[in-house]
Amino acid sequence: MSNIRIGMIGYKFMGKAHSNAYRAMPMFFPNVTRPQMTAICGRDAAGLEQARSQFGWESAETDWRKLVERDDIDVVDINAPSDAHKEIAIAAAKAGKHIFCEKPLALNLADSIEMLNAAEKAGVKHMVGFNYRFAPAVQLAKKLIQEGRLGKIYHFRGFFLQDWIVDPEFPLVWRLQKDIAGSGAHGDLGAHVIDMARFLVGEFNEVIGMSETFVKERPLLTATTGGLTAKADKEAPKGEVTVDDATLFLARFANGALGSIEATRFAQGHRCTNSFEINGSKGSIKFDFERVNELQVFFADDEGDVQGFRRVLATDAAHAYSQNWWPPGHTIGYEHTFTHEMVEFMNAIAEDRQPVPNFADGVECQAVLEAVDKSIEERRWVAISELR
Ligand code: SOE
Repeated sequence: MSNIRIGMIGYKFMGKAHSNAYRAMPMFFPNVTRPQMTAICGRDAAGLEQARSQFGWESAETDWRKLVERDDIDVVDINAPSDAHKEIAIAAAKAGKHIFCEKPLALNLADSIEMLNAAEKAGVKHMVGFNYRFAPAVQLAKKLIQEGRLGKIYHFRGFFLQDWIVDPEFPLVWRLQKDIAGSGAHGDLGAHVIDMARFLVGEFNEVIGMSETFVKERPLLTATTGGLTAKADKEAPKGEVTVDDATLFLARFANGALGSIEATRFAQGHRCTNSFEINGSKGSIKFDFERVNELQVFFADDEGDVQGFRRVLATDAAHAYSQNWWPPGHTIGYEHTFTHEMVEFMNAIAEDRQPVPNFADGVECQAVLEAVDKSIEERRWVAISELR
């Protein structure tokens, strides 16, 4: 197959991560159909041109509608803020383009279903950006569970902890506004944990949660940088924070396992602690993204005198994707998870099949997010089936 021509919308944090993935692929995954970095799109012409030349895109568009209509684009890669996902994805599907969309798929469940329907109707390939699935250590976790080496799964304990908004003077960036982001820690971080739980343990049956917005007003953003490292301007007028700072919930899975999930941006000292522990009848595993190359593994049938958690460094030929990078023990990082997800996307397009996770997974994740919100509002357990 000839190159797969990409048109990417958004050029900030995720735009950089995706661009890096496309660039790394021909060098480290030479057997995968090449992504061609055909066009990058954003509204600010100067910022866009800087990104275009820095990241290595061939051309630029300031209007996403023009990008979507271009004949020389096969894939629309959406990493604009969440409120833009639905309109762009539906237009891309109508134009017959394959779609990659960052998480959370949409602002709410109804929108995510519309996106899935549009993509299915158009018969295009679609993928959602749950990149943490593609850490080799997480792939190992999946393999151990699939092979039955942990036995029957009893517990999933997952948390995603960050601390970038603990300062009450941190400005009201888009991630703190419900109309743009959909939700706060819940949709931004909890979505990753929900996806991880679905990937490793299976479907959710019912949930009950609680959430809090610790800082209810923040200075409006005056600077042009509105990312995780935005600077406070104490003189700026304040605006209302309309999303959760932290959301925690309990869950029952369809296979009988019990889950607890926590997402917060108020955990001092935790910069990106995306972590889980799974306990089964034959063993346990533990993962912490800040040690992305490692999986802690415990097997109950080890001899008693050497029983204990062992650290498996998932960088050997036995581990997913590892052979494409460096010799064993030469570790990889955050950006590699995006390269792996794009490898999966390119392979799926070349082989004419749907990639995983796709928009259907995005919808399921959105249903769990919304069931938790409903449980908080109504102060009761909510079955996922109530929303679907
Ligand atoms: C910010 O909280 C953020 O960048 C999320 O938006 C990402 O999805 C997560 O991977 C890391 O943290």
